[in-house]
This record gives sequence, C-alpha cells and structure tokens, in this order.
Amino acid sequence: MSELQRKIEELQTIIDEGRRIVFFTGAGVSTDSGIPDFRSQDGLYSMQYRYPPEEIISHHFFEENPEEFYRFYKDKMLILDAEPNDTHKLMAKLEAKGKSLGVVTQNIDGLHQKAGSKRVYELHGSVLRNYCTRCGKFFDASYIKNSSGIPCCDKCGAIVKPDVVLYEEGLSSPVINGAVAAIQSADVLIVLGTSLVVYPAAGLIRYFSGRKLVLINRSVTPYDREADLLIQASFSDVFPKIKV
Ligand code: CNA
Repeated sequence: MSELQRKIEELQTIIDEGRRIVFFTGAGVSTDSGIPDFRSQDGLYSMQYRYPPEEIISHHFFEENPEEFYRFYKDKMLILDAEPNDTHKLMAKLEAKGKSLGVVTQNIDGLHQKAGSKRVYELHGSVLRNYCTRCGKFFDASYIKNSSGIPCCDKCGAIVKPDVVLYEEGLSSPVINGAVAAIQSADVLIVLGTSLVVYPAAGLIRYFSGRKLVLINRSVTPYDREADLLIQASFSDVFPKIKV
C-alpha cells in the first residue's frame, strides 16, 4: 500500500469516528471548479498585471482606483458560472448527515452554499452580495458583472462595493465569533486548500483543541508540523476515495 493510500484510509477512519467535524477551507478547494487561487503556480499571483493583485484588492486601491479594481475583479474573481466540485459536496453531505458542524471558509465564491452546506462562516465575505456605499441598496453579482466600468447604484448613483473583505479591512465580529465557537467545539478540524498565510483567518485554527487536526494541501504550509494527519496531495486524488 502506498503512503498516500495509507493516509487516505486514516482520513476515512477519522471521518467515520468524527462527531463534530469542522472544515476550514481556502481558495484551493475551488480550483477544481475553475476558479484560480492566489498562490498556486497558475494562481493569480503568478500572472502579470499592471499592479500586484494583493494591491488591487486592497481598501486603498478600491478607493483610489475603482476602475482598475473592477477591471481585475470582474475578470478574475467574479466567476459566476462555476459549479461546486466533489470536495464541496462531500463537506455538505457530512453536515446533512449530522457529522459536521459546518465550514469556516476564506473563500468568497459561494460554492459551499451552492453545494448544500448550511452553516458557512464566510471570513472574507462573498462576491454574491454587493451594497451601495451611500444608500446601502443590495445588488447581486450579475449586476456587477454586467455593469460597464464601475458599478453604480441605480437609486442614488454612488459606487457599489462587494461585500468582500479587502486587504486593510477588518473581519466581521459576528462571523469570527461564530467561526471560533465552531472550531472550539469541533472534535476534528480538517484544514484544506489554504496556504495558511493570510491573517487573522489562518490564526483561527489555533482555537482548535479537539482530537484530530487534519491538513490536506498540495503544497507546504506553516502549520504542517502541527497536523495529526498531513496529506500533501491534490483533492482529486483523495476525496473520490472517501465514502460518506
Ligand atoms: P492561496 O494562498 O491561494 O492557497 C491555496 C492553496 O490551495 C495553495 O497552498 C495550493 O497549493 C492549494 N491547492 C490549490 N488547488 C488545490 C487542489 N486541487 N488540491 C489540493 N491543494 C490545492 O489561498 P488561501 O485561501 O490560503 O488565501 C486566502 C485568500 C484567497 C482569501 O482572502 C480568499 O478570499 C482568496 N481567494 C478566494 C478565492 C475563492 O473564493 N475561490 C479565489 C482566489 C482567492
């Protein structure tokens, strides 16, 4: 039996025995759905833009250069025809079976909910919600995608902003509190598809004090040594073999 096979069997046992599993996810779980992550070789950070992506999706850039912000955002981050993949679906299935307390995610694509997950703590917000910066009117993602240039409110004319936490912005306290409570009551924490370098999100896994910390990612992370089970592989080589 290969090392990977042995680890997949161990993951199966941990999932079978888990009673309050929490998943902590990052952009890597959506790459199989066609949404690029940030730090993979074919991720957004390795593509060439006029400004570095981490600058474009920062608060000051949004304020000072909304046209360029929206050019990048609509093209690279607003992928509205993406469908959940098997990894999203497995997490939703485990919640429906009463084995998972839900998902804490850094993702902003809404695919966990589309797969059927009900308890999703969106640390960085969602591209599916957008609000007028003056009157607060709600707009869906297609309004943003279909607008030419900078999307403006059809009621008051002010600029519309995605409900996404940009660099330099704080996270929502109710969302953090919910995520921390879920992680604290978990007996198993499965961390997947994240490079674990974006704070404060990555620091939330420190609240876990349950039985098993599982880390699944195809590249190294700063938390690898702390995992009870570390699987360094692509999800498509792991999750199709897990039965729920
Ligand atoms: P990241 O830093 O890009 O890390 C993703 C990790 O996933 C990398 O370490 C990859 O090696 C790994 N990975 C990618 N694909 C696979 C795969 N198929 N199998 C196994 N491992 C894989 O992304 P993080 O989430 O850690 O960074 C946090 C940022 C990224 C958050 O602020 C997000 O909002 C932001 N982001 C979100 C999305 C999305 O919502 N889908 C897309 C791009 C960026």
